[in-house]
Amino acid sequence: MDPSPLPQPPRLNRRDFVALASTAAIVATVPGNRAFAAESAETAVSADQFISGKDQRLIVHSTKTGEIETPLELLRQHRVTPKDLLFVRNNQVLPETLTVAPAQSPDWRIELKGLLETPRTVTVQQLSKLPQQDVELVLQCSGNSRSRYEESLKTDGVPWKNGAMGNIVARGVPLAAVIESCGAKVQPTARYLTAEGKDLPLKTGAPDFEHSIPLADALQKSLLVLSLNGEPLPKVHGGPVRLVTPGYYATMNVKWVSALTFSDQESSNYHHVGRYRNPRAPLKLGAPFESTLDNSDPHWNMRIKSVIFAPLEGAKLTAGQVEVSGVAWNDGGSKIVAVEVSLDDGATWRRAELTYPASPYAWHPWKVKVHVPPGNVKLLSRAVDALGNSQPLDGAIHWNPAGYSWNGVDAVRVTAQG
Ligand SMILES: Nc1nc2c(c(=O)[nH]1)N[C@H]1C(S)=C(S)[C@@H](COP(=O)(O)O)O[C@H]1N2
Ligand SMILES: [Mo]
Repeated sequence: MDPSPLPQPPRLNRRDFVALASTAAIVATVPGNRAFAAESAETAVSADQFISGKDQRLIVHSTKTGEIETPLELLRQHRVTPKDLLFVRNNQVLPETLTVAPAQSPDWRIELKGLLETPRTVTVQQLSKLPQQDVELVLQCSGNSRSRYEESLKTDGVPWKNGAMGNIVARGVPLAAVIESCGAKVQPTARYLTAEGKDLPLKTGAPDFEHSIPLADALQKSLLVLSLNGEPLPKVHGGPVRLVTPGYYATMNVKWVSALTFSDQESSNYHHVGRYRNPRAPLKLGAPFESTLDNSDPHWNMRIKSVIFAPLEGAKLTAGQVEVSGVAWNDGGSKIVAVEVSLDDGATWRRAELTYPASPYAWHPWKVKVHVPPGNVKLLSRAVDALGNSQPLDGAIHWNPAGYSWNGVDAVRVTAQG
């Protein structure tokens, strides 16, 4: 778990951290501050004012429920993304959770129901006594990099750049072990697991956020997570307990889990059927799309992707040898066999040196030295896995009105002085 850093500029020193932390603490104790934060939205409110303990340099896209992104210059400084830098995406908010402080809730209950021989309830205290597992994994919103679609056609949703993701260490109890320990026998007809959190919709009566995942995957991979990067799970990231399925989009990792339902069908919930799905057949740019269970796929396994961490967009360089570096990942289901970089719009590619992390679900760091000529240069990167999956040169082939699941080649424009 030692965050052996990617080779990057120095991070905040301790004094800065202490200063930041105390600012956040003061802000959080000002009465009525929350209401102020919610009203003034994007412009006035910094991340640490909105969510206590977050770094004030994070990008605040929206304070309606919480959409906060990590700039790449901060994200690239750590192999394991610290809690104060990790992005946040709330569709709904559980009161009192806009903080990185841990939840002290040993009595928190999760109901196990549906196709079980007998329904059961497990508490956080019971979970904390079971053997825990660590998994290093990429936590990525399925809207990450949405702004890249704008090069072809704008989409709905906040314009995330590449920072609606982080690389974290999730520690928790495998779902299969939870089921076994409480003696809940799953009936053979069960095929899906639907997770629901304690948070409620902004408007009363609106559909509550929940998601279904295939039970076979859940039994193999999902954890009921109690800790993040070796510390108790911060409230804002779902503390005290969150369902995490490595290799899946973060969207499916339901925070503040309160119920797990075993069923023979996917949930018909609006957030699971009407949102967070990708069209199965390509759409024409600008075409409307209403997702149903039949015409679309849910945001389960992450598409293969790479992101350039250095140089950053707009960098001014000296022409000549330049090291290009970044990270790559996929759903962990097949080995990433190459990451390649192009300086000629994809006509030719140079292979980067790839480092394999212990966990197949974690960021795979890569780097390569290339010769950058004087002038304006566009650097591209793409990852390829053992099944031949890669990133399309034209990411807009996956265009959809909600701007989900971008995985086009990454592109960074730099200027080199001769
Ligand atoms: N209960 C609950 N879980 C949730 C959400 C939510 O609104 N409520 N948002 C989801 C979405 S869309 C994302 S991308 C991730 C964000 O995780 P983070 O805020 O811990 O970074 O949480 C997911 N889990
Ligand atoms: Mo998301």
